[in-house]
Order: sequence, then C-alpha cells, then structure tokens
Amino acid sequence: MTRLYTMPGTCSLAANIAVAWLDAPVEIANMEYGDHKKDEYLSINPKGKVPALQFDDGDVLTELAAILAYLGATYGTQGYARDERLGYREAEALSFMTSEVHASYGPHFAAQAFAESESAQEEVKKKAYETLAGHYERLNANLEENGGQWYLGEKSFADAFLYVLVRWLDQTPIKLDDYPSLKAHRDRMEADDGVRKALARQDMEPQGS
Ligand SMILES: N[C@@H](CCC(=O)N[C@@H](CS)C(=O)NCC(=O)O)C(=O)O
Repeated sequence: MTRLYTMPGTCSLAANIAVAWLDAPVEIANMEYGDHKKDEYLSINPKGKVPALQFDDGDVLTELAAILAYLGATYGTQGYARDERLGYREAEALSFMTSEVHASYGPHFAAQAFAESESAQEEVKKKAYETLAGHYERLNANLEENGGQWYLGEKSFADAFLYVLVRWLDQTPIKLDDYPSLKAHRDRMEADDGVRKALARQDMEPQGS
C-alpha cells in the first residue's frame, strides 16, 4: 500500500488531512521526531524531511505541494491537478504557502543556519517574524476576500496547509488574535472529522477551545 511518512507538528499534517478528506488508500507512517535523520528514513528520502510518499514499487515522491497534486489527481474528483479554476488557484495558494510562508520559518526553526552568534540569530529571527507577520496579513486578507469560510471560497487542500501554518503561530511572537478570520478558520478546521482523524494519526491535539 502507498505509505505517507509524517511527523508530529510538521507540514506533513496537510498531506495527512488530504488523505483523510479523499478517503485515499494510503497508510500513514507517523515517525517520532529524530527518526527522519536515521538511515532507514534517509534511504527513503535522502533530504531527511517530511512528508514523503512511498509507492508499492518503492518509488518515492517528496515535496508537500507535489504530494497534494498527486493525491488530488489520483483520488480526487475536483480541484488540484484538475483543469478547473479551483485547481490552478490551489496551485497558486500552495506555492505561496510553501515558497514564501513556510520558507520564511527557516530562521525560526534553525536560526543557527543563518547566523553564528546568539545575538545575530535573535536579529535574524526578529526579521523573520516581521516577514511572517506580513505573510499572515495576506493569508487573512485572501481568506476574507473569498468569503472567510474556506481559503479559496470552497474547501480545498489550501485549507489543509493553511491550518498547519496557523498552528505554528503559537511558537512565534505573532498573535493569532490579530487575525480573527484565521482563528475562525482554525476552529472550523478542528470541527472537521477528517482533520480530527489526521491529528489523531499524528499524535496531535486540536489547538482551539
Ligand atoms: N520543501 C519541503 C519542505 C519540507 C520540510 O521542511 N519539512 C519539515 C517539517 S515541516 C521537516 O521535515 N523538517 C525536519 C528537519 O528539517 O529536520 C516540502 O514542501 O515538502
């Protein structure tokens, strides 16, 4: 069976949510933090990152946006990887979330990769939080422009990734209360059966009340 490698707290949750929403025949292999740097997993994904999707023939697909495209094209009936408006808007949203928002977390998750001294690391992190605050403004505005319920106006994989990004806010000085629509989106997601199933499969709890 196709297997999705995940780890608690990571962006792999978005792919796990997609599997739940699609009811796709994909086994979730949830690793403990640290297992992603062990030889066994590195032989599957030499990048040492999650998510990774391993097919029956041993072939492996990495990169969250590509995995979502594959899941949508293989098991979905609309949206991503389909020749429809929602599909190209999903591609646009997921590219932004991956290459701009997620990437801007670099200094937060690994400040030592950006500066040597502790004070320089603090400075780099401060700048990253400023950039991130701007990104969350945009995410909140996009959500509101599309009616405030779902990121693209109807439920899509963009909501799964947005949910992950909103969860990460509590690790930063940025306040979720400053983005009421994002907060309501998080609560809407946590009322969803597929999201709850995916959270449980990754040993994670809902964050809202
Ligand atoms: N560009 C990759 C990024 C994947 C990524 O950074 N995954 C993080 C979790 S969100 C990870 O595995 N981090 C572990 C590490 O870097 O040690 C994608 O979009 O899938």
